[in-house]
Amino acid sequence: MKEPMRRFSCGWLLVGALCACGDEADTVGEPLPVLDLDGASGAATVVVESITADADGKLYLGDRVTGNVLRIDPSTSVEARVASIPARSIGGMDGVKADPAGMLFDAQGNLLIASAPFSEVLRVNAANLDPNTPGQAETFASGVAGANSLALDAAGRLYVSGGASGNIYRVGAEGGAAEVFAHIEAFSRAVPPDGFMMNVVANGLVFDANGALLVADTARGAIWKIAIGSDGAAAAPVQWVTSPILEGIDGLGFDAVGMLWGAVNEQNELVTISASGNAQRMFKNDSNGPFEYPTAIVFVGTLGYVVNLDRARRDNFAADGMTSLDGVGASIVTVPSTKPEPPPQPVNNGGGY
Ligand SMILES: [Ca+2]
Ligand SMILES: [Ca+2]
Ligand SMILES: [Ca+2]
Repeated sequence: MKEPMRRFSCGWLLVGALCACGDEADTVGEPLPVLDLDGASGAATVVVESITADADGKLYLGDRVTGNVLRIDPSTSVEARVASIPARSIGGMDGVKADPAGMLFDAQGNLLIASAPFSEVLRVNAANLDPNTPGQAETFASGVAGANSLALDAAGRLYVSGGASGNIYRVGAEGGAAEVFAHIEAFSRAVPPDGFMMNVVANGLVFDANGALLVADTARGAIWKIAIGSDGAAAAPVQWVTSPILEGIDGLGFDAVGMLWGAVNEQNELVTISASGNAQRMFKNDSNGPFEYPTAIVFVGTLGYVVNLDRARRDNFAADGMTSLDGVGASIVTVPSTKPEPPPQPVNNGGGY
């Protein structure tokens, strides 16, 4: 059995941006590290890229090391294994792991999980998410090379980002073979200081309030917007926002008041992007955390839960310049939702005379 939860103590270096003007975001507090998922920093005994929440606000993670699907009750920090993703034989290789990436619940409470090594989206049926008899993930959708992030539209159709392939795939509510729905042009960028070539152009996915699909372009440092016609066809992707502070943007999520957040992995940074496309750095820290190559964010009520993958890259290199040994490693950090717009001031009509 895994040892009980390791909670963080206080004493973290925090860098918070707290300003409000125009349509910029405002927060009401600071990020708070809440859960260290692995052992010693850099042990990487747990590796997670994505995080999602069920209708009760419980959190779900997919561990790349074990293939376990973990459920965490954020109110008690109780952690349970509720399903597993069996390794496979692929192309003559035994023991190929699923490397779970994006995770999402469908309207029926089934858990969908993107797997790039399998080029599939896997599904664990709601009834099989059970800590007493953990279920197994099964194939839901196929033909999704580079599968990374997931989004569902109002009709229950599933969208899958394809990482460096640039493809956005779509499959109907019944699953099966996916089709290419849209495509982001290839691009690569040398990431300082070691010149690692980043070529992931289709990463985080989320629908905006108008039903357009937003795509995080990690390589360009951009967010694309894809409008969807009434016939279900994609319009040509439009580069909606681009900024150096978005270089490394990975998971996307909307907060309680409709502000878009992005986890910017290589810069140990969280950003917000307003409806008018204004990108703003909200939190950023050095290699000691609390953000350590953050890759995904999900909001439950007024709290955002950020997961740290802790890869050794750019601002997450430890002081040794080679590893990610600074900080605590794989972990979850909470951030506060932005505040709603203040209500309009009551009009003084001068007393009615
Ligand atoms: Ca750790
Ligand atoms: Ca991702
Ligand atoms: Ca680290």
